[in-house]
Formats: sequence, C-alpha cells, structure tokens
Amino acid sequence: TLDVFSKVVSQADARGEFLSTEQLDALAAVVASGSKRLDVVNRITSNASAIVTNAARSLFEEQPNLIAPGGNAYTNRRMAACLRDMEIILRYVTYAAIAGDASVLDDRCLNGLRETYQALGTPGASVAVGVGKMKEAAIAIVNDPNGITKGDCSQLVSELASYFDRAAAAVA
Ligand code: PEB
Repeated sequence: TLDVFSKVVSQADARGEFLSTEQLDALAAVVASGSKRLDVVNRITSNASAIVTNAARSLFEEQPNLIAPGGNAYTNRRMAACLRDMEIILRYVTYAAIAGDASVLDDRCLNGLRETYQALGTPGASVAVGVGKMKEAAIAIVNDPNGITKGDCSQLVSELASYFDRAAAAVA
C-alpha cells in the first residue's frame, strides 16, 4: 500500500526519471493542505460510530427486507457483521484519506469484496447504499463550520467523496 508520496516516487522510478514539476506541484498542494487533511480524518474518526449506526439505521428503514426473516442482515449475528463491515469500510476510507491515495483501500479492503458478498448472498447494491449514506454523513461532519478555523476544504472533500464512491462502486 502506498501514500501519495511513495506513489509518485515509484511512478518516477519506474521510468528512471526525476520527479517532474507537475508531480512536485501536486505534492506541494498536499503538503500545504496537511492540517486540513488531519482535521478531516480526525473528525471522521471521532464520529465513526455515529456515522456507521445512522447510515445503517437509515439503510434498514429504506430496505426493511434486509432485517426481515430471510434478509441478509436478519439475526443479531448478521446485523453485527453488517455494522462491522460498514465500520471496516469507513476505517479504510480514513486510511486512504490520510495517505492521500486509494491503494490501501483497494488492496486491503475492496479487493475481492464483491466476490465475497456474492458468495455470502449479501446484496452488494445495499452495501453500496449504506456506503453512500456514510459518505453524506462524513461530508456533513467535515463541513461543519463549528469549532474550526474557516477555510476552503472543497478539494479535500471531493477527494474524500471519491474514496466512498470507489468503495460503493466496488460492491454495487
Ligand atoms: C467482509 N463480510 C462478511 C464476511 C466477510 C465480510 C469476509 C464473512 C465472514 C464474517 O461473517 O465475518 N470482512 C468484511 C470486510 C473486510 C473483511 C469489508 C475487509 C477487510 O475482512 N448484510 C446486509 C447489509 C450489509 C451486510 C446490506 C451493510 O444485509 C453485511 C451491511 N456481511 C454482512 C452480513 C454478513 C457479512 C459477512 C450480514 C454475514 C452474512 C452471513 O454470515 O450470512
């Protein structure tokens, strides 16, 4: 798994070239927004359990078949597995956000997940809906103007959104 710096280094090394000015500019932007990135990840991390439970509650309200007899999240054991899965996905999204790169999310979480869900009879499209709900909640928390110095976080927020979208697309 790579962070945004090691990704650029390995790309340049694969071509046997020095880092380009474009690459250095992109990394400079990452460095300049470093405190914002830490705040984004800190806010999501501190609110992780609320993000997971609210998203799951909302998913089950919209798709009550999931928790009815025969549903994939029916019984406490499966409900627990479902909440755990959502928490795992959110955790890897925070890792990708701090790394500035999706590879940790891809390699450690999403790789083979669609096949796992197919084997379990878990509806991936429903997982994707749950991930979308976590995305909305996480973005709202990140954009909450209370208790933080005001600034433009739109770039980081769209990067964050892309990690949730990537997770949803991997299972839908
Ligand atoms: C992926 N999820 C489940 C299992 C695995 C994963 C490997 C099988 C083993 C187990 O039950 O623990 N594990 C999970 C993950 C990683 C990992 C993401 C990444 C590193 O290691 N059921 C629903 C909802 C959805 C859901 C749509 C949103 O109806 C999830 C939550 N996942 C769900 C359920 C099970 C499961 C397992 C219910 C249990 C299914 C079963 O045992 O029948």
